[in-house]
Amino acid sequence: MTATRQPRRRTWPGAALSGVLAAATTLAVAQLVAVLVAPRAAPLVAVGGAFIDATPPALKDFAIETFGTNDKLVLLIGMGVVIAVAAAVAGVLARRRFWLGGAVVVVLAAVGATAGATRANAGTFAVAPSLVGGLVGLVALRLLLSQLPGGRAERRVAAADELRPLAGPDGRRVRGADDENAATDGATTAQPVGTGSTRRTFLATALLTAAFAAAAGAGAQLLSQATQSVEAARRALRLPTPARRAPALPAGVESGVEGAEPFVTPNDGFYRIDTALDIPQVDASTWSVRVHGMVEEEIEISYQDLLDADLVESWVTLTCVSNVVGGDLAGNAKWLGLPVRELLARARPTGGADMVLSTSIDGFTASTPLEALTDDRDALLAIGMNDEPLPAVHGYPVRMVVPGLYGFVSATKWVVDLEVTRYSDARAYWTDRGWSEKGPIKTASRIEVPGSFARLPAGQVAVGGTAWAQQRGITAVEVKVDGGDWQPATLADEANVDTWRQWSFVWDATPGTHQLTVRATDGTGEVQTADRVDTVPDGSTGHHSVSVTVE
Ligand SMILES: Nc1nc2c(c(=O)[nH]1)N[C@H]1C(S)=C(S)[C@@H](COP(=O)(O)O)O[C@H]1N2
Ligand SMILES: [Mo]
Repeated sequence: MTATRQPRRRTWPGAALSGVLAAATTLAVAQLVAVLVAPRAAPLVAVGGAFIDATPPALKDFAIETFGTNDKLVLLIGMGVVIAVAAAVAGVLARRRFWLGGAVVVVLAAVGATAGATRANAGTFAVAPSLVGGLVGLVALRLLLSQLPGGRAERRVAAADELRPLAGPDGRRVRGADDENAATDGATTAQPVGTGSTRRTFLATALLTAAFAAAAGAGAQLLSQATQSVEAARRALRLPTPARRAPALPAGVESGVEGAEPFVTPNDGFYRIDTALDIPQVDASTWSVRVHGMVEEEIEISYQDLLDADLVESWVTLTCVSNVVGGDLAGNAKWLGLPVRELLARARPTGGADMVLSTSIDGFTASTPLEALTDDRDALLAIGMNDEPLPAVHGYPVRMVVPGLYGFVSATKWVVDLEVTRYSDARAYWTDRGWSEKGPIKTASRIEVPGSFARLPAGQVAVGGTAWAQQRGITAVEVKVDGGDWQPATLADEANVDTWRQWSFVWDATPGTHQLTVRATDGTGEVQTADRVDTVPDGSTGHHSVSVTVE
C-alpha cells in the first residue's frame, strides 16, 4: 500500500490532563455545594478527617514529630498528589473505555460521600457535595475527551470520511471507537484529519474547564467567607470581667536569656494539635454544653450562662503528649473560664463515677479523671485565652483546660458534651488508637539557648530554657556539660505550680565540641528521669541535650 502513515499522535498527555481537570472540577463543585448545604462534608476535608481518625498512633506520632503543626498541610498536599495521579490515570483509561475512567471517578465520589456522611454531626445533605461534584466531574471528563485530538468528536468525523473511500487494504474496517489511530489508519493518503477537533479546540475546552473549576472554587471561597459569621461574632465579643483575676505575674518569671521562649505564649504562636482538618465553626449564640450520665441532675448551660457566671482567670501551661524530649508542643496562657467543679457540684456525680468523657462538636473525645475536675485545681470550661475570646483553632467558643494533664485526655476544644461515667464503661478517641486512657504530665525540661549545633565564641555563654511539671511545680534545674557533674541552674520566679518555669545558667565555654544536658526536679522532690521513653502511649521521658561548637 502507498499510504503514508501520519506519525502516531500521542494522546495520553491530553487524556491525563483531562482527568486532572475533571478532578479539579469535581473538587471545586463539591466545595461549592458543601459551602451551601453541608460545610463539613467537602470531600477533601471529610476524607482527610476520616483518614486522620483511622491513622494508627505510630503514623500519627511520626507525622507530628516530622511535620509538627504542619502535619495537616502535608496531609492535604499528599491527598492532592494522590488524587491528581488517580485522576490522570482515570483520564487515560477513559480515553480507551470511558466507563473505566468513569468508574475511578465514581469510586472516588463514593469514598467522598461515605466519608462525608460518616463524620460526626454529618447533616442530611452530607453526601451531596461528593455526588454533585462527581456528576459534574464525569460530564467534564466526557466533554474534554470528546475534544481530544484523536478523540470522540474527531473519530466521528474520521468515521464519516471512512465511509467514502476506504476500507483498509485488507478490507478490514477500522473500528474507530477505541483505536488511537483510527483516523490515520483509515486514510489511504496523508490528509489533515480531525476537522472536528484540533489541538486548539481541545486546549480551548481545557482552558474553559479550568476556568469553570477556578470560578467554582473561588465562589466557594467567597461564599464561605461571607458566611463565616462565627469569626465576626467572635471578634465583636467582649469578655466579662473575671470574678477572680489571675495574680499578677512575678517580675522575674523570665530568665532574661536572649532568645528563650517568652513566658506567656502569644495566641498566634501557641502550638495547635487536633484531629480537625477544617476548624469547626461553632456559633456561640446556639452553643451549649450538657452535663449528664452518672449525675443526679442533668445540666445544660449556654454561652450566655458562662458570660454571666463568676469566671476565674488562671495561668496554665498546656502540653501535648506527642511532645518529644526538647520539643515545642507546649504553651503557656492566661485562661478565663468557669471551674468545671462548679458545674459538677450542681450536677452531683453519683457514686462509682470516676471519669468525665468530654466530646467536641467534631466527635473528638477525652477521658478525664473525675477527681481532676472536682479537686481544687483550676480545671476550666474556658472561653478566654490571654484576654481574648478563644481563637477558633484553640476551641472557640468553649474548651476544657485541666492543669496537670496532657491535652489529649483533658483539653477538649469546641466542647459540647460532658458525660460523667466510668473508665470501665467508656473510651476516649485516643484510647482506641493505642494511647493511654489517663495522661498526667511528666516532668520535662529543655534547653532553648543555645540551639543545637550552635557555634559560639569561648567565654561566658548564657544558657537558658524552660522546665515544667504542672501540678507539682519545678523546684530545681541542673545543667551538665559533657560528662561533668550536674550544676545548679538559676530558676526564674515561679508563677504557680501549673505553669512552666524558666531557668538560666552561665557557662564558661572552652573551645571544642560540647554537649549540654538539662534535668529538672519537681515539687515532690523527684528528679527527672534520664530513661528515654517514646511519646506513645503516655508521654516521652529523658534528658534534653544540645551539641555546640565553641571556637
Ligand atoms: N476537639 C478537639 N480537642 C482537642 C484535640 C482534638 O484533636 N480535638 N486535641 C487535644 C490535644 S492532643 C491537645 S495537645 C490540645 C492542644 O490544644 P491547642 O491546639 O489549643 O494547643 O488540644 C486537645 N483538644
Ligand atoms: Mo496532644
